[in-house]
Amino acid sequence: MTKETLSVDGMTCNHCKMTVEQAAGKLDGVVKAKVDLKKKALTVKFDEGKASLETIKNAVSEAGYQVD
Ligand SMILES: [Cu+2]
Repeated sequence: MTKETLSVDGMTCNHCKMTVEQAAGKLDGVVKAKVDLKKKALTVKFDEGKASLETIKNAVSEAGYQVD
């Protein structure tokens, strides 16, 4: 299991937080996705055999948020 924190731009409210958490959390292999709005950060815990940082980043940007 891998834990990573990504910085995500464009999140302004709880709705954004939920959208990003759901976008990342619904991916196969992602067991936890938690957003810290103040830090503009998304912390994900995932199984590297099923998910990758790249697929998580793609899902977040497809949801409409800038991820580095
Ligand atoms: Cu919002």
